[in-house]
Amino acid sequence: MIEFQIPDMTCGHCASMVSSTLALADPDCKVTIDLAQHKVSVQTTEEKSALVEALTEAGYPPA
Ligand SMILES: [Cu+2]
Repeated sequence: MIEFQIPDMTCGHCASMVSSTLALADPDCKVTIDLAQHKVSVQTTEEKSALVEALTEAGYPPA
């Protein structure tokens, strides 16, 4: 389980962008988003660094 804090994720649209970005990086990942806390939990076999890179490229850099 990898957790990210994503300050720029502020609404439902951001949350769906974050979900689809993570799903592209790892199609088998399970994503749980706490929008109020700007927090994302990901169950994945992917490297954290790869997910950070994908999220940053999508415009949602983890803190
Ligand atoms: Cu938004």
